[in-house]
Amino acid sequence: MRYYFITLMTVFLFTKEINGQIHSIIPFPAEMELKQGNFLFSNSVNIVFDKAMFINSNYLNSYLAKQYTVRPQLTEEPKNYIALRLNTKNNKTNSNEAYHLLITNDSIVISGSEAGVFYGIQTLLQLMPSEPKQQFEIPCMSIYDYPRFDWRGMHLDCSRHFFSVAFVKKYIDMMAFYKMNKFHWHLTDDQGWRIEIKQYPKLTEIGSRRKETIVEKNFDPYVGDKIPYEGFYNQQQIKEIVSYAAARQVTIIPEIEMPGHSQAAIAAYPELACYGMSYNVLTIWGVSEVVLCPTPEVIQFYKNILDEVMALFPGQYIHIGGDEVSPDHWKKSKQVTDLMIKENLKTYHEVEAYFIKSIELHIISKGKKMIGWDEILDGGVSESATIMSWRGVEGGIAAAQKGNYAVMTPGEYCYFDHCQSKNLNEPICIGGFLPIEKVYQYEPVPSVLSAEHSKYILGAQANVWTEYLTTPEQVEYMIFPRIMALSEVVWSQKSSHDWWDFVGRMQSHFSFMELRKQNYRVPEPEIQLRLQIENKYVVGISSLMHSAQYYYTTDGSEPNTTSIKYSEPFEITITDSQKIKAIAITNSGKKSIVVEKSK
Ligand code: TNX
Repeated sequence: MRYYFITLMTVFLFTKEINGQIHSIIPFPAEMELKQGNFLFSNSVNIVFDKAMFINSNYLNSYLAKQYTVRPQLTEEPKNYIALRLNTKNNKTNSNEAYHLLITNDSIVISGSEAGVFYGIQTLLQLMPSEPKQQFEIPCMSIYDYPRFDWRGMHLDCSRHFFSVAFVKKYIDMMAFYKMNKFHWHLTDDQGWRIEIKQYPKLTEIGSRRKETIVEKNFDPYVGDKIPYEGFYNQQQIKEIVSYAAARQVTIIPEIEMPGHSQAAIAAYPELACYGMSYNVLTIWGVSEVVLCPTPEVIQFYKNILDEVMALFPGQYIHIGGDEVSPDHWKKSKQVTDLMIKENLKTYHEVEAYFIKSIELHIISKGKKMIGWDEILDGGVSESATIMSWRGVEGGIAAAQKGNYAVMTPGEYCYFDHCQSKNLNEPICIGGFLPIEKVYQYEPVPSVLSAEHSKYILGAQANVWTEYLTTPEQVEYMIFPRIMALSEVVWSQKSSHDWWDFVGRMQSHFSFMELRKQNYRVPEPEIQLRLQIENKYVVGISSLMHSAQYYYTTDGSEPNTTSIKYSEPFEITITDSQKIKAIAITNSGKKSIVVEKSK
């Protein structure tokens, strides 16, 4: 309880102010210096740009028009201007993503590589007001900024539930605003194949459709919703998304799952399994025993699939899944037994490794790199494979110590499908407990690694599995505000991490989310009780969102806007059975979950 009163104070003390305004850049920049004066944004602003900055200039121009109805001129005549300049010489770090942002009374100059300038633009956008205005000032300053990690990832599972092209683009925009640069697109799984493959049309004709979906967590007895579910991206749409992402400095890492989590493909082509039975696209979640058979024909089939995938995605990395492979079918298969004898494979992990290594050789032959979930370490992996550590950090540690690159996505800190509170009112989530504070605490480089081995940690990523997320609003609820904490973990220097300073900066981002029409989780209020004498308590209510209003009840009823509005700590006598319930409501009317406290 004492904690509450201290923390409020700390927020106040640590909130940074610039010329009377709160600076709210997330992730926190590497170096910044505030200067006297302001730059005035209005319709008389010009955007001056190098040829190499054509895409960035258009991006900035349309953002200003859309969000602020400020319509700068694209011109070569510098007066009251924003200049985007290609300049990679003045770079104090090795990062290709560094930028300088210099704001003076009559100009804003952003310089760096194309990526750097893009990030400079994101910083500039965060210095703008979070409500639409046609004219506004931003304070003069100089920023030199660069990321701590190269891999700043967000994943989205579009197999369990399908998300439209428009939402995928919005997801990429949301990432870019926080300088996240790797979009791990989970495109296939047991419950749906979502990418058009021209050589194998049944993958989408059959594999993208399931009969129905399990209702919430009704596994036993099973209850289905009786609503057919389908969706996939055709290759044209994929190209459109790839180029949309590229203009936002986001590289897409497509994931084609193998040899497990492949039942949708097997439903379309049953010969991919060890027995040619007929299978359905799964309607429940979990680990299926139906997996790909590691025969030369199946491996060739997947190489053919990957050829189309690699042609669509210009990024270096191809994700081949590799997680949660059940050996049940392999144990019963003569083909697998024969393969084990022929190739001298002693365990089923080695059978998986045989499959994965054959696929990796093919990926490498096309000039690309393979990345897979940490299970691919179990049966032995090549030196060139990159490991995504999700079953804790051990996979990442083992990989780095062997000299394999690793991306850290441990469930405990990085699973954004996990619940944001332990409260029973929390909307459906898969389980686990990952509040934003915990994301902020995450340190991607495990302390056991030497400096030499630490170099193999490429960065970190949040995973958004969508078993229980059926709509864009639900996905947004899971990523906001947690993505902000992660962006600071992967971009900002470790020395600048400061939770209360972050909370202070986060405040205007709630308004940015309103401006950008994004859903978010309204942080729930915390009810603090301080015992005075006997049954007398002082009650304080606070939350991580300072502009929210709190309403409470003391009679057990559900609080809403007609309940008592909280303004300051108050005294109350509380009986043993009495509950205080509170809710936070934003100025836009968005509600938090209801919390309760008894003595
Ligand atoms: C494990 S993380 C999985 C996914 C599930 C997720 C749910 C990983 C590599 N595999 O298939 O969706 O747990 O949190």
